Amino acid sequence: MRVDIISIFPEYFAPLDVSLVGKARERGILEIRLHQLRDWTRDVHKTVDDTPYGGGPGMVMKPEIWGEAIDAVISEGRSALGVPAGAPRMIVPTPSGRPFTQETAIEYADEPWLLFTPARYEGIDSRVAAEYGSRLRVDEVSIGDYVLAGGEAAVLVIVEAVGRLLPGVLGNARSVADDSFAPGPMANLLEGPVYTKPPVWRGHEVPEILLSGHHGKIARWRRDQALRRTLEKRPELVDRLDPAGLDKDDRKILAEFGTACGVSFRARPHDVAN
Ligand code: 6GU
Repeated sequence: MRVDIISIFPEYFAPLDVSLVGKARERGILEIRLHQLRDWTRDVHKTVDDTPYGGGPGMVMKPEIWGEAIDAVISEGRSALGVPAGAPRMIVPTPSGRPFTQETAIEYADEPWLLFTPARYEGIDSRVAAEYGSRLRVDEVSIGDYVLAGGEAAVLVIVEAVGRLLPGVLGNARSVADDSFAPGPMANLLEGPVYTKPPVWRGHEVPEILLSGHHGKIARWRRDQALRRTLEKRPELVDRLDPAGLDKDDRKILAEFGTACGVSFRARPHDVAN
């Protein structure tokens, strides 16, 4: 996968040299190219922003600079990738975008080429998204309901979430399948507690079942823990569980909490009786 990032703070992306993403780059699974937006300015002050039309606080990033930068990065990428008519998926981080989720990460992991345009100030002149929206797929994406000082940190988050999904990046492919938000039997369940040696630490014991070697019972226990944790910490996720994927034991646990958090999956009377 090729990733281009255009920003006024390319140095912000130093963490992409480290750890999992850094290794993916070393191995050639991921190619990340950083670009300084100010390289496309023409004035001595390298101005990238201006006052907003209609008034109001803050500054807005100028469309011409972004347009030139994006055009140049796209033609450079086309040559490097050998795809004369190819186009990246363009991702514009903004608190007013659609929520970035595991589903979005999975979708992006299938793309050969991503282009990120993180902004500072009050954001980029809206005509930039409109212009490129007619030529490429452009996604305005938010990483959560809070406001950052700029989109750079959001890009780090998205690149890490996508990078770990690329084939060959994680040692153990199963850890992707078990992700809390991945599709499958554990979809929309938070992962439960995990333990390693020693069996007793400062008087805290590892749950006995995990030492039993009984794989079936361990899997059931883990699922129970995942359900309980989800009910406690993210009750709204329970409404997204697929009813067809719930067995008798699941329903029993949901019923225990049912009245407390108003979940939609009530146990049928015979489930509780059993
Ligand atoms: Cl993508 N950008 C900024 N500036 N703030 C955010 C965000 C993005 N996602 C959540 N808050």
